[in-house]
Amino acid sequence: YDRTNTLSSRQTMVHLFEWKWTDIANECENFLQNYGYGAVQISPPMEHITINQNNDMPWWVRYQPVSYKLDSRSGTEAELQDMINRCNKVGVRVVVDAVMNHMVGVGERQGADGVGSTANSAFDGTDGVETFPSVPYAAPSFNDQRCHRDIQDSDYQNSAENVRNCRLVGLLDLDQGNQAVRTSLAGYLNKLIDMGVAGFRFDASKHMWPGDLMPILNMTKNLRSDIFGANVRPFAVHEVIDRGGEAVTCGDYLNIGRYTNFNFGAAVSNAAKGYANWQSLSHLGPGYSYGNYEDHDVLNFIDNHDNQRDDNPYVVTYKNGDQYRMAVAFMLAWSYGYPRVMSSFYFNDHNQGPPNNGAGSGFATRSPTFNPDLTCNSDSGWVCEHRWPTIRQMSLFRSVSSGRAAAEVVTQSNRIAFARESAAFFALNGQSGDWTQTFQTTLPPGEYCDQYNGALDNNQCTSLKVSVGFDGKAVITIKGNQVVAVSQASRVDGP
Ligand code: QV4
Ligand code: CA
Repeated sequence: YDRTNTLSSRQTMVHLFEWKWTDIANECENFLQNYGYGAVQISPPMEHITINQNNDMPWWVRYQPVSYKLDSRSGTEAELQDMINRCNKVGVRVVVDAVMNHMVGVGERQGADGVGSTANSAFDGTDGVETFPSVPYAAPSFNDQRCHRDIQDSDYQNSAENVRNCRLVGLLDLDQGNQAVRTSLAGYLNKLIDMGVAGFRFDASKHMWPGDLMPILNMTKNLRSDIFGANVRPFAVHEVIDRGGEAVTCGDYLNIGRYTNFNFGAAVSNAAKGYANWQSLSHLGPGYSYGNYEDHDVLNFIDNHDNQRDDNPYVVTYKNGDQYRMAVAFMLAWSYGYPRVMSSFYFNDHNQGPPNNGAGSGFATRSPTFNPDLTCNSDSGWVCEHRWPTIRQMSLFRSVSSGRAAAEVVTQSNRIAFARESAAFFALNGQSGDWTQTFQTTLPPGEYCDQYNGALDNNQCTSLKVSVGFDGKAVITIKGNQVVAVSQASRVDGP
């Protein structure tokens, strides 16, 4: 389950958090396919609760399932199918955020205090009632007989049982050991597989038993052979937040797909913020620090939709500007794991929903709009980190580096440079003074355009040019707190 199922030359996943299906379809065709993006992680597509909180609809309603009907704030089933078709057609795969741990928060019920659901299915999450007829689930589908309370802070250190059987912030906890529940969940996954998705990001896997997830995964079909070829299993990445010291560990999940490696973003963010030395990241990979498993075990990212909302995020986010640009660039340049780029909307309050047209429209999500330079117009409310010039160029850098090991690693205090064997070269200077040196780039001789601060545009380089000699060497100056990145995708004089 750890195969990414992307085209081999497209190595980067982007999380289009809260985007509508119609907008994602356009994005695959108009942008993603041209910039090396191989897959999109989409917001949960199943029916969810609707609420009006302070004249807004929070983003997190998407994590309170009401049924597995494919009607959500992002669009209808027909729109989802059209999006999957159009993305696959241009070689961009769809990864679904699957919420299998729970249903709605205890006490939520259709029609109570303005609570509704996106397909108008009835549901009653009253404690002990717990009925979801559209699935159907009823009280015995839930874990109440094993644990009838919320997970407490101390449980995370002391009790894997409680972390997996009790309620995560009051969310009614499904019993994945129950055969009927397994059948419903696998049916949901199989429906999406039939529609052409490539795999799943499993929400809250930490709160489900690997021994239950494995049989559910084994009940899934192979992916569509007309899209993926014969006998291809779905991709799986498990959301397990494990930074050490807990009863549930990411190591518990290694045989059933990848896991979300929160230790990677922490390490890179520390360097970007100046709390750690970039030099040490030359060892970032298996065994670097707790939780960094093998290349095929990890999904790496800088920030995600949860930790970017923390009060003082331990990772850098779009709000950190240049530090963020540098962190994401390093992730995409470095040869470790399957990288995921976060694509956000602007927010001040952590509950704030995506850009929308207000109460009168049922808080209908707005579409992004675009500037002539291909970035998103901030007036539309979307950040679109994946379209930032540096990040989109680094996604291209990664696509041409695919399968190439890091080589010729050079480090100095707070500086790191490396090649991706005959495909690309990256140098990061975390000191304030210039760094000038002759580097072995491993690239074929020629002129290359820096992709960090510019790009090759109609064969015109808008930034620094790097001349690589017949011996693969180049004299390069990297300014203080800057990066130079060149690759086969930025070769000025063509191959
Ligand atoms: C409240 C109280 C509870 C009370 C409950 C019921 O806090 O004490 O028991 O009411 O009366 C929302 C509200 C939350 C509310 C809950 C239930 O924020 O206050 O509980 O609904 O009504 C997202 C948000 C949550 C949100 C949830 C469901 O982050 O705030 O809860 O969606 O809408 C751990 C986990 C990890 C998890 C992470 C956030 O190990 O798995 O916390 N990450 C994933 C997703 C995340 C999502 C969930 C899991 C849940 O990435 O976005 O939570 O699906 O680390
Ligand atoms: Ca659980």
